[in-house]
Amino acid sequence: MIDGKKVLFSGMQATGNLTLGNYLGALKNWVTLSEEYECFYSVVDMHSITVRQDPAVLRKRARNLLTLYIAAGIDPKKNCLYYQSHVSGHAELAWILNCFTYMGELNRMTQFKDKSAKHADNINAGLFTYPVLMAADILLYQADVVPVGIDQMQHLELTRNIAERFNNIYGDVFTVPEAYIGKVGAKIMSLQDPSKKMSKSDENPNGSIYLMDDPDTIMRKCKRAVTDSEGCIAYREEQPGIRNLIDIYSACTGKTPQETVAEFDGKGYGEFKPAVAEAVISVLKPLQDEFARLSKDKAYIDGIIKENAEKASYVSTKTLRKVQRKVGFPDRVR
Ligand code: ATP
Ligand code: LTN
Repeated sequence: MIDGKKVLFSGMQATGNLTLGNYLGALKNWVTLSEEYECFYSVVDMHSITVRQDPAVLRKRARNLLTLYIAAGIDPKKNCLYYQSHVSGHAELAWILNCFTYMGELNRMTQFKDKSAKHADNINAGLFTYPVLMAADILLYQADVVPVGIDQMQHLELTRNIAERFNNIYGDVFTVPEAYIGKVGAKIMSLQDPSKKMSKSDENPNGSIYLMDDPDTIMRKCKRAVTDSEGCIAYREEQPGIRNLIDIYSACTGKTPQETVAEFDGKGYGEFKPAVAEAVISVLKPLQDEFARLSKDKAYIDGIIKENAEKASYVSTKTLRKVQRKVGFPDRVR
């Protein structure tokens, strides 16, 4: 608890152009939750280098991502928006937690398996221990709640196990966090292959709607979305493409999938697909405009970066010092 509010932590990687999946599965919920919780939203740039990055591009994308958090509607005066690499406690706690995590646990992580298949030429130790750094992110702030898409559930389960293991040995040091999965948009699938999640690192740009796509591009991508030959708008497993479009439309309009199905009852894909595109455009346009406005205000963004890194350092150092004492590191001499 901070100032009587429960604590929330989440983070996103600046490893590509953000997709509608990132927005509907994560960022949109972050905005809603920011009213209720004491929130720490990090740009997890240390996670990003588990895959080789161009330094200039990473730096630029990290700043864009932080700006996007604000453009989406998270108030940076009330919430802590910061770069993970600006707070050294993340790396320090991750090291300690590495010593409380088993190889067998990390071997089971499906994201590690997927990413090592994708980057077979660079299966580095950081990619393997990635979930431990994620656990450190969350536990440093004593987070109660962690909003993520379904794909991150396994990492969150591991975080809970590490926290419980540590608490069992040393007493109540860490808050054991709960996942928060949004009701709609928890898993947006690729428009080109509805069996795969929409992902910013997908090589086929037609599978993803990027947050910065212009209206014509969004319309074209939605019209080309892979569907089926059933011809009816129904929310069922057998029609994964249509089901995904229903999810997108519902998440963008605030309707339930059932309401969406009722609205398009008896209508064809030729009518539904452009309606999906329009719904997406009406969500993304204001976001894009605000992003463009904020990006021009360098001094303002710099101020946020500095202030919030200080706040994050202050809060995280409290946990870190406690943990260091518990494991037996000598006290600092003042
Ligand atoms: P990458 O392709 O680089 O692995 P990604 O698009 O999967 O990236 P992440 O940075 O791993 O995105 O995720 C940021 C947040 O967005 C996480 O909370 C994740 O659960 C959520 N998210 C990512 N993709 C989707 C999706 N298709 N649907 C819903 N939520 C998603
Ligand atoms: N692994 C996450 C990003 C991430 C995160 C976190 C999410 C890093 N640290 C802490 C929630 C809490 C991802 O790839 N989406």
